[in-house]
Amino acid sequence: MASTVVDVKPLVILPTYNEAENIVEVLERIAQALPQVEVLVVDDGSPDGTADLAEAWGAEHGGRVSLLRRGAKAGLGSAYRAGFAYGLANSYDALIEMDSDLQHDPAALPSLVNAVESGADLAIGSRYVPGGHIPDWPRHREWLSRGGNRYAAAVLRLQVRDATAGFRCYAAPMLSRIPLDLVIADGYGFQIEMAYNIARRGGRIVEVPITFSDRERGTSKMSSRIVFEALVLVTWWAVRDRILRRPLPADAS
Ligand SMILES: Nc1nc2c(ncn2[C@@H]2O[C@H](COP(=O)(O)OP(=O)(O)OP(=O)(O)O)[C@@H](O)[C@H]2O)c(=O)[nH]1
Ligand SMILES: [Mg+2]
Repeated sequence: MASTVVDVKPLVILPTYNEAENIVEVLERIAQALPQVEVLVVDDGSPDGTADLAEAWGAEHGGRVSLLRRGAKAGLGSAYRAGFAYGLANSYDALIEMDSDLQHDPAALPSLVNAVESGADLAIGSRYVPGGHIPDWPRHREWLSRGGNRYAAAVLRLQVRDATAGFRCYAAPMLSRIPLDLVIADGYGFQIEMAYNIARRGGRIVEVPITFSDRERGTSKMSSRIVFEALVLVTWWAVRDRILRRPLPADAS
């Protein structure tokens, strides 16, 4: 594992919806992996009190946890867009996406941040590069995920093995160029859309191997609608950019 000494000022963004069973352990393990790191929890009014648990943990442990409390469940993509806007407005250099259900091992945080420190515009915690693993998935689920990734990479000409992965670190200068109000996808499609936006702007994308475990506590919020959304949007982006040849929208100002 790479050094935990980091030069950039990173922000870990945790979207939460009913993660009361996981959030405290997530925050503890983040603090072990990157002791001084600041965290933003974007909670969509979780009825199980996730936001209060996160806030109380932060108050007891040095006040490095901020809360963005939103009224109602608005989706993963929307939560990250709000988190990115907060991080950029508050001058963080590296913005990290991470699930709050322990499927993403916080111990991998230093390697993602170090990749950005070494010049990557986007570092993706990848299951599909050598050293990456998904120990708990049945074969059909892995095939679906690999197949979706191959399809997206082929039609979008994206040189990324795991574009749907949601454990990532963005360099702020590149993230700030993306017009987030034009980013529309919600789940897996959101991850592809962000990687595609960076690749189209000539950004350097690096994949760092990770182990992606199964969720042990709490329930999944993903659905077949999210998979369908990604499939339709990827196909549309390919048609829009390869056949209709619409120009790349201007960078955000
Ligand atoms: N703020 C917010 N967070 C969400 C929303 N939907 C999901 N999340 C969070 O996003 C993260 C990923 O959601 P999951 O449901 O675990 O999705 P997944 O890991 O792709 O799917 P599984 O492998 O089935 O768990 C978790 O931390 C969720 O709590 C939402 O609408 N709003
Ligand atoms: Mg999950």
